[in-house]
Amino acid sequence: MNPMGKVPVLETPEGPVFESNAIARYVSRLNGENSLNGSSLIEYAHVEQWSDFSTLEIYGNILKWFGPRMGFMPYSAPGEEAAISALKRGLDALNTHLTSNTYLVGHSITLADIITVCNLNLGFATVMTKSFTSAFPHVERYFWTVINQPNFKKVVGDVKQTEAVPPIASKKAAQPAKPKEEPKKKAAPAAEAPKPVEEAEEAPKPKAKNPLDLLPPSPMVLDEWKRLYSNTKSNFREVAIKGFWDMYDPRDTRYGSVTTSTTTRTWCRLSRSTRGPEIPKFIMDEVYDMELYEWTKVDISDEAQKERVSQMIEDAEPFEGEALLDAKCFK
Ligand SMILES: N[C@@H](CCC(=O)N[C@@H](CS)C(=O)NCC(=O)O)C(=O)O
Repeated sequence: MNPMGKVPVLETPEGPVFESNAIARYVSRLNGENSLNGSSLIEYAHVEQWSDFSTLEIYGNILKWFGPRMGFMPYSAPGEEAAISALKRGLDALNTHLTSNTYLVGHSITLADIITVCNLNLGFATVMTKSFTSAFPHVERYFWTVINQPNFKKVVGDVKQTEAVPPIASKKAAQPAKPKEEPKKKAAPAAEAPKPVEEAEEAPKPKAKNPLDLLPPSPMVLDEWKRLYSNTKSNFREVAIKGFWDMYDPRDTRYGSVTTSTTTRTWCRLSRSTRGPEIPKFIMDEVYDMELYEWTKVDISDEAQKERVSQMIEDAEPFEGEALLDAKCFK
């Protein structure tokens, strides 16, 4: 439904629509003309203008700050600095506009406010601490006013501003590629070479032992299972699902279901990193949205629960009476 296999996707009677903003624009017009898109051509243009602005100048830069810290993208100190500086420039422009405007366009909430506040929400919840946002007081006032509107609250729930910028999840991606070893020359002591930013900032620390390495080997080799999953074209239940349970190690907790875009991302990280009967504390600490979900351990000695997992793996539809929106096997 999405050519890149991403979410969200909206299913309409005329076919699917992907890209969040396209979905928002479509939904805003579902009930015919309304004030969400402004009340004149120029207001409509301004709604579009602020929607694009907040997605590209605000959300895009929040993502470039937050994503690498969470390990979704490679981290580099100069990259983060550039993202923060571009974000500040965007917030500054937004702050100036909001100095004399309650909402972005006209005198009531439009689609531009819905999109912008949802974009800001990612920042407020993850990287934009109070000491960061206090430089943009009109953005703060605007964000808290709109996000606390009953219709927002119904969807987004209670929002709390992050108290700290999350630590960098993994520095692996930040390491510059090692140059090929040159033949050793008896050289004079090396001249003061400029250190890469990362090194200059922090002294190298001994690599901590991964606590998962201490666990006994598992019969579940995830790559093997994924190959089986992908290559099984018929008798899926007898081949792929059976293969799963044959390999399955009850001491592991790394297989599960996904329901929303956020859990998709969470699970993607989990499936790479978890071993053992409990979700390890460091996963709970590192994956920022784990605590937003209720994690229930499946008891596979209960046939009904085991069957439910089998049905999830084979994308059974309807699932528990509901149509399936999307299902993925991360490879
Ligand atoms: N520009 C797209 C971005 C969609 C996107 O990146 N979705 C993420 C989840 S928030 C996703 O599906 N990631 C899984 C993947 O990259 O395969 C939009 O706004 O809809």
